[in-house]
Amino acid sequence: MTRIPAGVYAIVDARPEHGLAHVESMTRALLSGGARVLQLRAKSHRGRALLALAHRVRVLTEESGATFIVDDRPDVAVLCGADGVHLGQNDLDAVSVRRWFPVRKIIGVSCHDLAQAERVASSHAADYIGFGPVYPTRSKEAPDPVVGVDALARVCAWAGALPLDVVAIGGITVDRLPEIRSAGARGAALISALLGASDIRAATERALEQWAAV
Ligand code: TZP
Ligand code: MG
Repeated sequence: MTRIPAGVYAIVDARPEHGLAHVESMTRALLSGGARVLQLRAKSHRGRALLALAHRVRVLTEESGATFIVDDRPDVAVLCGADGVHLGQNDLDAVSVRRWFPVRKIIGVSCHDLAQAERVASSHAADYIGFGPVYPTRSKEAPDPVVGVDALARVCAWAGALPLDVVAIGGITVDRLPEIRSAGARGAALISALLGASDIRAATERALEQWAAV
């Protein structure tokens, strides 16, 4: 098992209209604010456009020593030299990816309830689960039902005995970070709390402070 670094897990959510320069400036701001884990989520970029973004983010994360995860696409993760991939319930399954993935690369899987988390755990193929949405979110189309902090705490307690980390996701604001950490999550994945801020770097700094404050 390779552990995802603890704390703030920043997601660069590249919108269809976002080109390389915009993705680069969001990435720089998150990294200069101190993000140690960064995921590239670019649902509407495909093929060579996606790989170009991923290569750029890989260079920037490498420079700052941050862990880089690519959403959805293990092939792109390998091609750009990322540290891992994040898979949804409808993406390639973690067992298949693990068979083919370079050793020690990280595999994360989105889970929306305990049953899904148990299936991931029994596959022994993933390093962490992304659990949520913990709160209502507007960053995902057709999000799964909100799970809440109590369910998050139960999943964290259950996963504590396993080689499986839990990263909370969905509607997490900077002010909610202490609650997420107290629930036992290893990390908290944020989109709008960071990218929706007028100063992304300052929001990231504040997020790291809030995480450390517990
Ligand atoms: N998966 C579950 S909720 C979510 C994803 C990708 C979106 C999280 O975004 P935000 O803005 O932090 O709620
Ligand atoms: Mg996915």
